[in-house]
Amino acid sequence: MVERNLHEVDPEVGALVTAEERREFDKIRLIASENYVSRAVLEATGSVFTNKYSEGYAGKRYYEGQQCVDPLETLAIARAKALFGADHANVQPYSGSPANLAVYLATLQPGETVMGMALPAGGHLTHGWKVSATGAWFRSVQYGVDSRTGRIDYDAVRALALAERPKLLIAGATAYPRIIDFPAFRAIADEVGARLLVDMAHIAGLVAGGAHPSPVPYADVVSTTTHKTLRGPRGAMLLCREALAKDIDKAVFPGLQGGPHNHTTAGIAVALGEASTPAFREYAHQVVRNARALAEGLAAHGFKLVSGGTDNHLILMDVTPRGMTGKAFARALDRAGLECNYNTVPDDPRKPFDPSGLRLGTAAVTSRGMTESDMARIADWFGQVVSVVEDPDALDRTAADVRGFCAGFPAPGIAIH
Ligand code: DSN
Repeated sequence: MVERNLHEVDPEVGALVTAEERREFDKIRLIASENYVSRAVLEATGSVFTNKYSEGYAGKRYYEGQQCVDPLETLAIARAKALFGADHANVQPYSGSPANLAVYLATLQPGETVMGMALPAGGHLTHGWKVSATGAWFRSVQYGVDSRTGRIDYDAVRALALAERPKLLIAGATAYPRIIDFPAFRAIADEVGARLLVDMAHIAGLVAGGAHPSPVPYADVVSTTTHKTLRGPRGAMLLCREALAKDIDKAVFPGLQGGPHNHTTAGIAVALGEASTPAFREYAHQVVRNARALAEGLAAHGFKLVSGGTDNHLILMDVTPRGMTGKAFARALDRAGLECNYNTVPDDPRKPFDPSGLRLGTAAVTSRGMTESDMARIADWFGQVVSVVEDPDALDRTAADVRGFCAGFPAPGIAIH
């Protein structure tokens, strides 16, 4: 039987897939949490492993037929442990939020105190923000960044921890452009008797490639998504010390989840293999060099960078001094072919749905082979767009220029040349 392909079976969805490929190819993608996976990762993620149920762990499943899933998951775990130097890895969490919730389940009782970075300061919903289950079902105290420097004030974190005595201290962020001092967090956790969770979702690829210090030697548990700088499929992992291994595994399954998404596990295994290569090391360092170059270019165009620059893949900037709001500027940039997201900045006087800032990242553009000189060009486009936000024709002309520019950079996983 010759089976019909997607475009024949469902032209409507097929057309949307093709359009998304075109969109991702034609645009400069600067959303700090996104990337391009390789064709190999796409193939593994789109494989027949999506057909299989396998609740449990290798050797202890609740379904028969695990002859291929067991070695696959075991391989992904071995690669994760080797790449990050961890005692134990769980590759089953569906994504970052369930992964973090599993850590709460493994280490806390409802109502106990957790301390993480506040969402508007750059933290994540699941670090105890009030609208998240982690803020509703636990007693959450939140730290921010220093208003003057835009950086974490470790003395202030310590003072708050001493006053509030959290059981779980969380380090890690979604919008923090500087290196996080993991030894400092460890020392604070030890002083107050807390466990330390590091959410390295944004920087996992940089850690894997040696372009950011690793949290693994310092944290009790490290959570990460697999699809940001790590360049894998949408999924997550937990790495932990041996002492917590059983509790973490029990929290993921059966505590929170049912069957793992084996097709995602396949994609994660491939991505971890790719991340173990010298080419990925070079990639991770280029991501950081590109972020620095983009930050310098944007600063030269008069944009105000939170903390004055970046050490990682991410840039946060306040666009209000240029007479803009984050949302209006992000919309105009998107029309001009430059994709990013509006974001709060520390102590933002504006609301999260219409904040003062933009967040940018260089993981995706670096996957296309762009380098520092290309970042200067991108910064110039930012400078150009800010003066024509109300002029759709000018934005469309920039989009045409951006398309021409992008045509010179192959996009992993996308068969457009
Ligand atoms: N939503 C992700 C991000 O964009 O950073 C975090 O989960």
